[in-house]
Amino acid sequence: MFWKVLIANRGEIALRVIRACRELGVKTVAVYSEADATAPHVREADEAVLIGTAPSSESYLKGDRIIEAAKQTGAEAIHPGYGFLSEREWFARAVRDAGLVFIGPPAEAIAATGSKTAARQLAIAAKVPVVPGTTEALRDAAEASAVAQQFGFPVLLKAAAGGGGKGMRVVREESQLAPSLDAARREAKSSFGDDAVYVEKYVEGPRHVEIQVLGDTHGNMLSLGERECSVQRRHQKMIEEAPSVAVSWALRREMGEAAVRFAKAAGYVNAGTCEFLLDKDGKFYFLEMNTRVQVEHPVTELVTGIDIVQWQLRVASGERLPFVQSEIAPRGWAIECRITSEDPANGFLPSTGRISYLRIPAGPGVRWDGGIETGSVVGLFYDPMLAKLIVWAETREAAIARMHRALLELTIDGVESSRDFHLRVMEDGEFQRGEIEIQWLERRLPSLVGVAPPPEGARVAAIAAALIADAERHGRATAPAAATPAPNGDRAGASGLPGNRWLDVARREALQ
Ligand code: MV4
Repeated sequence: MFWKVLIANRGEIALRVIRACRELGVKTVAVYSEADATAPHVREADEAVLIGTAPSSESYLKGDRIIEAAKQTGAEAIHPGYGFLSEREWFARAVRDAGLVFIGPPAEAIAATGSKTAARQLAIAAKVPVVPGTTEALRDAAEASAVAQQFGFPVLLKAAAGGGGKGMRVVREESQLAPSLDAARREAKSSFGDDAVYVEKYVEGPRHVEIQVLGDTHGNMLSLGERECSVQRRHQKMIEEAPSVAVSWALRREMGEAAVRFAKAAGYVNAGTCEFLLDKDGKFYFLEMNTRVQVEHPVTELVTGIDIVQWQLRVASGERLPFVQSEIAPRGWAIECRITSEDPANGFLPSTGRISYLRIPAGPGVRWDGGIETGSVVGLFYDPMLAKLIVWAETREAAIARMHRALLELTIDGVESSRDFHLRVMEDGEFQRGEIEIQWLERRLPSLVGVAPPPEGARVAAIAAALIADAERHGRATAPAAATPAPNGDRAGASGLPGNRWLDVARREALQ
């Protein structure tokens, strides 16, 4: 095992990697920008190196400076986390050329999967199903038209260099083909510096299901099963779960084997994810491979018992995976909610400010992977994801109830957050029945964010809060405190008055 590892990231994932390192007895080096001088990941690491000013382009994306920091501190390896430099082929190569270990796939595997058309060719060669379409970039609108005739409308134009939905255009009729191709090309050019666009048949109303794979340097490649990631908005996932209600044991095996075949064909090592669309008939299609640890990895950890980040470090140091595929099966159910500093009631507008109060949920089956604390300043320089709240329970129903309970325990003051939105999703009948697909959230959003609190309850709570606040200002006790629970078994709260649960709720709210 390495003796010291540098973490080229910030926030919750930097803390997640530090935890894995500490459990393995590995020393840690954090890097940070001026904006993050007092951030938790800087304090938690054994050492920290300032690498630049607040903008990512001046700090967390400065690969050369980060490699320099690793050499200066004597770190042997670099963990890139997700985002930032994690999927940059040149960075993986530069780390290796500097005599350090990149904790991720070989640069060649990043290159092999980076182009969507090349990845489709790899998938086809590995007998992994892909959506019908081309495996080469389109020359012109006439060729696009011929392909569309062959597969039938609607079709989807995609940037070959793309990912995450940029440079994509749905085309429903012939007349839209040429203008959409122009638009897709322009967007692809400005986003990726490459205007290559290809075409696929458009799959309507599928789920987004992905397979976590883990490979070592000895030729072992395992599937850790699927994650259901359909609850997303504008290609930003909000909620993920494992397993998926739409995946049977037989399908899990089939998709897992397909993902492993693809990863092997790409020369993949370390943790990675194969993304699929799963249509209403249970047919699946490979989309792309993510060559990094993903935000949603914890749900897989909770249902498999396998610590993915620890194993990233272990396989990167040459260790052999001790698992066999037949032993890996999901147990129970895990759900993750991404807690962001966005205001769902306001079109998910990013919110900034200082976290003046933070109450972190706890209790059975609850995990908090966070990057914030009371006093943290949330700005606009980085991603709005503040933390991930993850729960595990025996069944999906119990996991939803547990997530709801945990969200009720969560308080974030000082910035708007997605907390209430997540509560509404957990209360939603369609979500509870697992009736979700990639368009579900966008369609359901109005009814999720538009719900007002029950008016009577809100009024009672407001009056109570005002009375209590007034009483406490004048130094009076609010109500007689209960020394012992009510003898009749009624739960008497802080008010001491059985049946006055609204008062207890209001009092808690007022105190907060
Ligand atoms: C598709 C598709 C429908 N049909 N391809 C979006 C991002 C990129 N990874 C691929 N994406 C899609 N490709 C075909 N042929 C629908 C999407 C898509 C999507 C996929 C996964 C998760 C969320 C999504 C949201 C909108 C569209």
